[in-house]
Amino acid sequence: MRRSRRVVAPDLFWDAPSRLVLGDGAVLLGGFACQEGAALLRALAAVAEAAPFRHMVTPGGHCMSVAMTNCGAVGWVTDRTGYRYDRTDPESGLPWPEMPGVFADLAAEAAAQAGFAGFMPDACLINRYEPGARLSLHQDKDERGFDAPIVLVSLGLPATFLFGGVKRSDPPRRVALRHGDVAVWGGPSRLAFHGVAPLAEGEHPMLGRQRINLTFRRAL
Ligand code: MD3
Ligand code: FE
Repeated sequence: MRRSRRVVAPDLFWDAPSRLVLGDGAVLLGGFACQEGAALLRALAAVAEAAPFRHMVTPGGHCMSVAMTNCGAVGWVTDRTGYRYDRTDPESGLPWPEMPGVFADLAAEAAAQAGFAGFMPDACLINRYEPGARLSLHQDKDERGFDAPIVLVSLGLPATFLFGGVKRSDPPRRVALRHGDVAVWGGPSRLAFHGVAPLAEGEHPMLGRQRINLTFRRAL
C-alpha cells in the first residue's frame, strides 16, 4: 500500500502545514519546520561541537541505541543512578550550550499553533538515531510539572512514531514522522506512552544515514 504523501503536479504546493489531530491536546504539524531546516542544522552543529552526542547508560545498565545531547538551562541525563535534569554536561562538567534562538522561536510558534501560547522551553533534548536505533515505550515524567506541552521536531530520515494512551497497556498507534514534521503534546496527552520503532535504513539528502529529533520541554 502506498503510504507516502499524495503526489501533485510539480507546479502545485501546500501553502499551509497539514494538521493531524493525534489526541486531546496533541497535534502533528506536517512540514512545519521545513523552511527552517538548514538554519536548525547549522545551530545543531554548533551545539554538538560544544556538547557531543553520546550513548548514555540506563539505570538498568543498558547502553541506549539513541545518542543524545542537550541545550538550554538544563539537560536530560541518565546514568546508573537514575534519570534527571542537570545544569551541567556530565562529560565536560560545563553548563549545556545555550538554546539557539531559532530553536526556541520555532518551539514557541508550534506550541502557539496548537493552543499553548507563551511556551518558553528551558530544556531541549536532542536525539540522534542511526538505522536500527529505537526508543521503547515510555512516559516523560522527569519534568517538574506537566502543564506545559512537549514540542518535537523531526529531521532527516523518516521514523515510525508509536503513541499509546496514559496506561502502558493501551495499544500504541503508529504515525510516520518525516523531515520537518513538528508535533505538540499537551493537555491530557502530555503523559501518553510513546516510543520510536527501529529506524529503517536510508539516506537523507541533508543528514545522510540519520534522524535527529529535538524535544523542547519546560523541565524546571
Ligand atoms: C508524547 N523522543 O526524547 S519525541 C524522548 O523521536 C522521546 O526521539 C522520541 O520520546 C524521539 O523522550 C519521540 C515525541 C514525544 C515526546 C514527548 C511526549 C512524544 C510525546 C510526551 C507525551 C506524549
Ligand atoms: Fe519521550
